[in-house]
Amino acid sequence: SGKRLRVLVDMDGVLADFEGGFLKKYRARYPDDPYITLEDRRGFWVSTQYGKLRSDLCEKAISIWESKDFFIELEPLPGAIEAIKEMARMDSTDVFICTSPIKHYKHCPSEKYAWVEKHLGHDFLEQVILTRDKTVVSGDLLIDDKPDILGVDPKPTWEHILFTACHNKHLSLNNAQRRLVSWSDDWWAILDSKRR
Ligand code: UMP
Repeated sequence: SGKRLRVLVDMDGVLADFEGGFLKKYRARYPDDPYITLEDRRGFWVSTQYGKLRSDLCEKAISIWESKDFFIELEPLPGAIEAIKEMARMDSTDVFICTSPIKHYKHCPSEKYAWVEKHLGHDFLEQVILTRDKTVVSGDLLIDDKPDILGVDPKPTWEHILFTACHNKHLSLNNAQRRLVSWSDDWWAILDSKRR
């Protein structure tokens, strides 16, 4: 068919190593406090799990990603930069980075743009969508590590592909839901399945 495929790719946990970056900076800033290894992470919200470990640790966790330079210094996940660049070069394919900034807006939104410029180049800024509600963005696919992506539209146009992360790898999926285990996994096949 002549139609183009629109792929929405999440940033934290899919392109950028939010969990690894968080743990490294949390341990450096709070060396005497307990922490949760990536192996023991459960649930999308880091702050919730830290709050259950000890109530004061919820705020301490939040202080890490609210700090200047947290988002810009995140490392790309293995294969992510190569994969999204290749995807963007494919015929009849439009790729957008669809990411939710935190509400502490002092650093996060600008650092997300700076990260894209640094790792993907200035022209890729054209592809950035910052939104707290991904259900209002239309697309064929949304590759995202958050298990439940909810918003005002109960019937988003995209199919959510769950990108495997430390916090979601133990979850069992609904019959129909598909995963991308990493950027070494067969993302071409997932895109192909939507072109027919
Ligand atoms: N985030 C929190 N609290 C947490 C974990 C993550 O506020 O415990 C933030 C970091 C990201 C955003 O900016 O949530 C996740 O955005 P998406 O990956 O859903 O786009």
